[in-house]
Amino acid sequence: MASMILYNYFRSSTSYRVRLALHLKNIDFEYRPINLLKHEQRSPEYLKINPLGGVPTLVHNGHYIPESFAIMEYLEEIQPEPALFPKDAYLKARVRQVCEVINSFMHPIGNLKTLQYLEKKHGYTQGQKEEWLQYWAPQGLETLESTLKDFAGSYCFGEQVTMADLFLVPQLLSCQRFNVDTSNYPTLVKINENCLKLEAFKKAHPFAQIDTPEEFRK
Ligand SMILES: N[C@@H](CCC(=O)N[C@@H](CS)C(=O)NCC(=O)O)C(=O)O
Repeated sequence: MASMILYNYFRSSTSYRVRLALHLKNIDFEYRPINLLKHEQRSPEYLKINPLGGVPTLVHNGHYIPESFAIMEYLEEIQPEPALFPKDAYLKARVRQVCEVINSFMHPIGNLKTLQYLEKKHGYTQGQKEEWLQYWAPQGLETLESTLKDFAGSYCFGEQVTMADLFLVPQLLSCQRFNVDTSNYPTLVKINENCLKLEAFKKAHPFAQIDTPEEFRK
């Protein structure tokens, strides 16, 4: 039996990040689906383990850990290999910078609760939600492109797969879902292509999970 449980959802980018870390580190885990469209993330039972009502949440040794970045840092501590940060302190800080642009700026503007608010409170249609993201997301993408062109090799930081790749690839997929054009960012496009060739990225992909609906399966 797996010693870890991951509460997550196939299409959630934050869940995808954590699945990537688990697969790259070869950690066995039990996949517990939380269906965001059925509002399972807001059930009183789930709110006890994740008070903000989001996925993912990791359970290990009887402890609950919400927040994808906190979970990934925890995994890095308990299973350091393969390392998801460079050893160099400066490069490590720049990896965290990339993660933060995605985690603190890009993810919240496209999060389900944000888009549901725009829809319910201001009557946004699907097209208007796309316009919203097409306005905000490029600001993050431009920042990532200008940052990573100085550091990239096959991956965000040279030839080592780092946390930055684990944040970037899921966020690019979210952008594409809302018809944000990601093709103008050559460094990001190349990194994405290279990552998607790796086995861990195939295993963690949203379209290959136990709760992936048939119409999304590749
Ligand atoms: N900062 C949190 C965000 C968690 C989060 O909000 N995840 C999204 C899915 S990508 C979610 O569960 N949304 C549910 C909602 O907005 O109701 C993390 O990194 O884990």
